[in-house]
Amino acid sequence: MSAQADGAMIATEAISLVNCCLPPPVRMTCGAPQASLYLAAALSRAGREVSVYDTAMDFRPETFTADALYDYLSAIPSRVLGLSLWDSVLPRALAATRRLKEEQPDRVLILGGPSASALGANIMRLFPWVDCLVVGEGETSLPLLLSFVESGNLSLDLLPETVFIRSNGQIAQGAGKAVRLLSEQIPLPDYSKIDRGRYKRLEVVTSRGCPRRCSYCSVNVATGELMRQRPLSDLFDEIAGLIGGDEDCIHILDDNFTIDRPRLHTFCEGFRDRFPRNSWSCYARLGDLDPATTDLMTTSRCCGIYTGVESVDRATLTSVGKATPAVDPYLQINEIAKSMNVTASFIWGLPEETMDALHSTLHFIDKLLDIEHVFVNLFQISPLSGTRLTHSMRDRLAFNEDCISGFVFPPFYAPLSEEEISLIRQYPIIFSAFYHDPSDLFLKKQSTIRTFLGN
Ligand code: B12
Ligand code: SF4
Repeated sequence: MSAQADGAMIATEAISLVNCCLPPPVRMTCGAPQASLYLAAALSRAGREVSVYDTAMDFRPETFTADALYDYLSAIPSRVLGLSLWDSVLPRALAATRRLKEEQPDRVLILGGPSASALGANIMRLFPWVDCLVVGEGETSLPLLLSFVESGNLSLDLLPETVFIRSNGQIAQGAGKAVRLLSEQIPLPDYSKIDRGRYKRLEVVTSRGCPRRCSYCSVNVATGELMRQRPLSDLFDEIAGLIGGDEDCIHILDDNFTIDRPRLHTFCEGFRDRFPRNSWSCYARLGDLDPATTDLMTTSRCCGIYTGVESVDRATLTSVGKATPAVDPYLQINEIAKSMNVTASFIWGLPEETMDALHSTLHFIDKLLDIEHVFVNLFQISPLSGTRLTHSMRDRLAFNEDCISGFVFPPFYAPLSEEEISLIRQYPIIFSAFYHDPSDLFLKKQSTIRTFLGN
């Protein structure tokens, strides 16, 4: 810290935010690192110097190894690093940061993002080279944490309870109340921190939180069940800043963009008026899309939806807390695909899924693939960290490199190193996403899927 003329202290310790994301196979599909840009906006507002690094853009899938990540992190000049972590990258990031702290012990490592939020203090407890960790939204807590790190003598009451910090070999937790941002407090992401021209895919996030509780999903672990929707005026300003030409399409990343029908309708009308030549896409729940809504989305140039169907079996869906569709999903997808692309996503391997249920889903997928403009994703269930599903499977998780879900670790990535495998084996509950249910039923399903994909 240094003193200003008026006696106030200004922040001096710079921070580098690293979006620690597996690089996509095609760079064109890489969107800007949203979390880092939101955090950068909050940090700049708090007077912090902040830089953003993005492994998704700076690596190729086959070059992104723990050693390469170590080299990358060790070349970043600022002492303090804030890493955004997903389950997919957790073993790699922990292997790389262990080496980083061994070689450069004065580094300060702060972890955040979906995995850090789901695993919280367990990460601090098991991996002593991690200095600090933030659960959930970082806009409020990260500036406070940095001031804490910088001064070293502030009270824990000044840190929210969502912050963990290592101090004299002990793990201390903030003692202050954690407050989630209200809708209008969510800042505009600070795009000045990245080279915009490198990112060809334009993405925005319009809300936080999800009120639904699907047992396999970890969204509300990080952002909570209370949904907060950014004001549409802010959103349209952000979109206006992103759009460079008539061809540009805006991809809305919210899991639940269609949940609030009146807001969706207002968005459609606003988008059509303000960006009449551009298009957009979003994630959508089929149950939210009545014919009038689909029509309105089409006229406002929605060019595609991504929808999680997961299974066509009612009992399987009920077992994971997912509401079953009121309308036949085949008829609905068939109808929607007349005016836009539909990507339907399915999960196989849920514990309650029977062989009959799996066969019905595969039969359904076969039928869908005959419809024009319909695309299908089919993933093995991955027990993501901190989810209710993982908790229910905790006594029967098994690890085998041949059975890792392609959802978290597709086969085109640089293979797991021995160190990563050993970490995964040692801590099932941390690296649960790499595990599977070792039952005979699972193996039978796996063989059925291999035959299906082979066909
Ligand atoms: C966009 C997105 C992606 C993009 C990422 C693009 C990019 N360049 O970053 C792509 C398509 C690549 C992707 C891939 C995957 N994703 Co994804 N993705 C999302 C999605 C839809 C939005 C994420 C987002 O930008 N949110 C908005 C930002 C502002 O929120 P946030 O990331 O949570 O960040 C806040 C806090 O977490 C915290 N924070 C974040 N980073 C940091 C860092 C520090 C230092 C601090 C202090 C705080 C902090 O502060 C932020 C601001 O409040 C979410 C769902 C969701 N609604 O969040 C899923 C989600 C994050 N993805 C998920 C998963 C499982 C994956 C994959 C593993 C699997 C897959 N095939 O989709 C891969 C692996 C990616 C990887 N990193 O290696 C899970 C996370 C589970 C987990 N624990 O890992 C989510 C929650 C979806 C779900 N249904 O469960 N994903
Ligand atoms: S799967 Fe979608 S609807 Fe279900 S909890 Fe996750 S984000 Fe919400």
